Amino acid sequence: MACKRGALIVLEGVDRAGKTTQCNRLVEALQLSGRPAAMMKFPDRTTTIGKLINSYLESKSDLEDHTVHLLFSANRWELVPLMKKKLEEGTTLIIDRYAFSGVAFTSAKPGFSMNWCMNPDMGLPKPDLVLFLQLNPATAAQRGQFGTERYETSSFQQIVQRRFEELIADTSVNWQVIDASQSIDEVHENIKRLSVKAMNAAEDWPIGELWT
Ligand code: NYM
Repeated sequence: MACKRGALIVLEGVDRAGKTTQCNRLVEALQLSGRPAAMMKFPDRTTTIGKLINSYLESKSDLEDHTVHLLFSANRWELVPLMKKKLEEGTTLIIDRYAFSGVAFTSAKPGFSMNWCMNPDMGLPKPDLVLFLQLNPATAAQRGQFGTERYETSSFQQIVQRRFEELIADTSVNWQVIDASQSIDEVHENIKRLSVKAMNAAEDWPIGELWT
């Protein structure tokens, strides 16, 4: 590698935990400190596959459950060449949701094992750090109503939360749980500290493969 590679850092959590706000804050802080950083989010609704997913999430179309799961995964795979290029150029990527959301949301549907859900994402670039923004249901409720997209109901999100808890128990992934009920500044400081540590550790290691 000609230069030190960037780190792959993922933010996960149930809806309204503050992932997008924190991704933006982190990218801004890293850039200000002179470290190249860029944000990505999944689903990326701008691609052809992403448009199909967007239409499904907005309930403008129906898709069979296995099919939509595979589309979410394909939407990550289609961006892998770009992700690798940026990481190898030394840019740290901050990603709003990744394969963990894929597994947590689909396996919250009846009849889906976590194992089946993990399969299509096996071998994706492995995050150097996954930050889980933990928010209890009471605090989440104070943050207002859910939106109107598919999956945005309290009962579904509770199952999603349990699936995330099972994923967090997997020690092959570098999970860090963050208390998202703190102020935006406090959450940001925690995230920044853990991210800088992960970036320094990742520099000298090749990009890993998820769940292989
Ligand atoms: N979602 C997201 C999935 O069901 N599978 C996936 O692989 C990913 C990445 O899409 N409710 C769900 C979680 C969200 C929804 O995400 C859209 P966002 O961050 O609200 O745009």
